[in-house]
Amino acid sequence: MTASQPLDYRSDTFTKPTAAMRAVMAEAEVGDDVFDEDPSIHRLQEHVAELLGKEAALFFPSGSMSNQVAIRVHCQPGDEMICEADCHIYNYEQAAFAQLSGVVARTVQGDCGVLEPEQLHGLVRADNDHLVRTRVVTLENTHNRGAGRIQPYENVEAICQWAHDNGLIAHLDGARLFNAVVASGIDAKTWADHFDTVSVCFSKGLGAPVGSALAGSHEQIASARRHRKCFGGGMRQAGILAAAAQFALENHIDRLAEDHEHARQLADHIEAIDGLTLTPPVIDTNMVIFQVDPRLGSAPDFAAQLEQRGLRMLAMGPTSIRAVTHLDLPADGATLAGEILREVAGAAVNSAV
Ligand code: TLP
Repeated sequence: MTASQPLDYRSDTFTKPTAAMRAVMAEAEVGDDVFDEDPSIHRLQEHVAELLGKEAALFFPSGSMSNQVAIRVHCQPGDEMICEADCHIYNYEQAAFAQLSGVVARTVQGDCGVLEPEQLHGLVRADNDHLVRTRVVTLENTHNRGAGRIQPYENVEAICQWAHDNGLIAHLDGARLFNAVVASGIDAKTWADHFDTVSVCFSKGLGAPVGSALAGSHEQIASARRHRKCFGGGMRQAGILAAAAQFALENHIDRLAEDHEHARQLADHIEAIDGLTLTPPVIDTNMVIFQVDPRLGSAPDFAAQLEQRGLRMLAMGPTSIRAVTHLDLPADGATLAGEILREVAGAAVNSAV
């Protein structure tokens, strides 16, 4: 079968603004944000600060920029950041921490993005002129390459406590923090409380076209504002984008539960198909990662076969494929996707024998 309209599971970043969101954008009051005069951006920043229990927040054009400015705020050139080896900041942001902030990364391999507190013990460098200065620890919740894994709350608590006990700063890449909030029942403030700074994204499962925010203390956010301009992220009448983000926060958080259910349904289909294996087998939020047995061909070839039938998923490597659920997918998406996956896998097995 072929889907009548493309089913795009490549990422939750592919969502398009809804008619209601566009209406709010069209009406948004705007001003020059470099001059700090955009009322819609002020409203959003206050809302985010309140949601995350921080003194202040700053609107950014992207999650990558809010993460990287946070690192710039916390570090000087020659400092070291400790992060999980599969995290987005390390893998998918062009090592901007090195390019733009002169920071080196010390990676620690987690299990689906989850670090155990003991793995970090002993990693803080001594105060010695030979050594880099260990300065910041970053975590990611939910974890992208960990297939949307939610960080165990007690690990977050212990790791941030350890960081603070050792004079380090803790930053959270919370691009999908609201997925963790909805799935865990632990509110955003409670998660954020352990971190000095937290970035969140509006352009993933929340469905806004653009944007992220960084929250922290007044002092950190004033510094972030200065670095944002230096990184080229000063925006002008971006209130139309902030209005979309505000709408997303007000209307699209609770519905993330539907995306999580959709991901579980999709995973059930995948699990039942010979030659496809879920890694990990547990679905925490809106992502599903699976391995394609080499007898079915490579993951890029398999994804190309799916694409021909109108099903888009992302090959992440020679054997692995990622599917992300979101608000633009139809309610029967998992059933349709399951049928296409079964057909493509079946055809590949038959041509292999
Ligand atoms: N993730 C994108 C790609 O960059 C891989 C995706 O499709 O999942 N933190 C996390 C955990 C992310 O997943 C992403 C985007 C970002 C930060 C960066 O956000 P943007 O794309 O706004 O710079």
